[in-house]
Amino acid sequence: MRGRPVLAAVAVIGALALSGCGGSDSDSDSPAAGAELSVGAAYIPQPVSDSMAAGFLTITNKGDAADELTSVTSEAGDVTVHETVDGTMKQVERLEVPAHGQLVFKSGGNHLMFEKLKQQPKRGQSVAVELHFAHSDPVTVKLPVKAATYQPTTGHSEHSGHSGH
Ligand SMILES: [Cu+2]
Repeated sequence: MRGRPVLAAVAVIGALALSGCGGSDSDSDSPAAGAELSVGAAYIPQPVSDSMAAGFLTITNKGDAADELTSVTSEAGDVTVHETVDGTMKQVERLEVPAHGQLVFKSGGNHLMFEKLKQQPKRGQSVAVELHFAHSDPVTVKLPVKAATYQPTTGHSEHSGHSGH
């Protein structure tokens, strides 16, 4: 009689461990996996198109665990995440925010792609987006619309793992 409850408990634990791998449940009570995210250097260069724009920002992770940007949403229009490889941009499903590191969106590299904008973003306005992560809570960021030639002055040139253009 003693063996059976133990076996049942093992089975339950196994099921919990398996379901923990799904990762789609953004509202679970488990603590964030150690990622500590903040967002800076956010902007949108004044777009020439009235329905499309690119957006840039830097996500800094001061925590001990990596996280992943899984999607970006905005009431202003459709947003997708693009990376640029050999001068060609392509949509990506997710991008890693490394532990004690940064995920940098910058001209010529990763960018947010706005499409089907309801109205053309103008200088002085800002566009709010919501960043969704695999582990951390969503973060809402306002991207101010800057001049088309605007360059942030936040040491972007030193981002790691992506040298040479
Ligand atoms: Cu793009």
